[in-house]
Amino acid sequence: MAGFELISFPLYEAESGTLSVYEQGAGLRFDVKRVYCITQLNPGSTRGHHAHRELQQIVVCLSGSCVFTLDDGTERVDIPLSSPSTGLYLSGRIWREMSEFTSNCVLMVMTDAVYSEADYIRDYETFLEEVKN
Ligand code: T46
Repeated sequence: MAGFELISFPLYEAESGTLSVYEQGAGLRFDVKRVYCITQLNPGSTRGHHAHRELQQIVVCLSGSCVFTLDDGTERVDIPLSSPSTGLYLSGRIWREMSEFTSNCVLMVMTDAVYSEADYIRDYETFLEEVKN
C-alpha cells in the first residue's frame, strides 16, 4: 500500500532513561508546522475513523503501544506502534483507525500544516468516492 512508511529515529538508551530525536535531515521529511499529543487513551476505545486530503503526518508512540489500521480504499493493513524510535509517516488519502491502546499509551504527531477541518474526510463513503476519482 502506498501512502505510508515506517521511519527509524535515533534512540539513546541509558540506565537513567531513554532519549529519542526527531530532526530535519535525520528522519523528518517535512517542515513541522504543528505537533499534537494524544494522552490518557482508553484501552477499550478506538479513534481516527477519517482520512486527510493533503496533510503529511508522522505519528510516534512515545509510551505504551497501539495499532494503526490503514485503508487505501482497496486494502487494509495493521501497523503496531510501540517505540519512540519508530515513526509512522502518512500522506495522501489513507483512512486510519487507532485501537488496542495500552493504558500508558502516549502518541505524538508531527504535521506539515496547521489544523484545517477542511482537510479531513470523516465519512467513509466520501473517502471511497474520492480515492476512486
Ligand atoms: C489523525 C490522528 C492520528 C484541533 O482542534 N486541533 C488539532 O490540531 C487536532 C489534531 C484536533 N483538534 C480537535 C478536533 C476535534 O474536535 O480535537 C478534537 C479531536 O480530534 P480528532 O477526533 O480528529 O482526533 P483523533 O485522535 O481521532 O485524530 C487525530 C487527528 O485529528 C488526525 O489528524 O490523523 O489523530
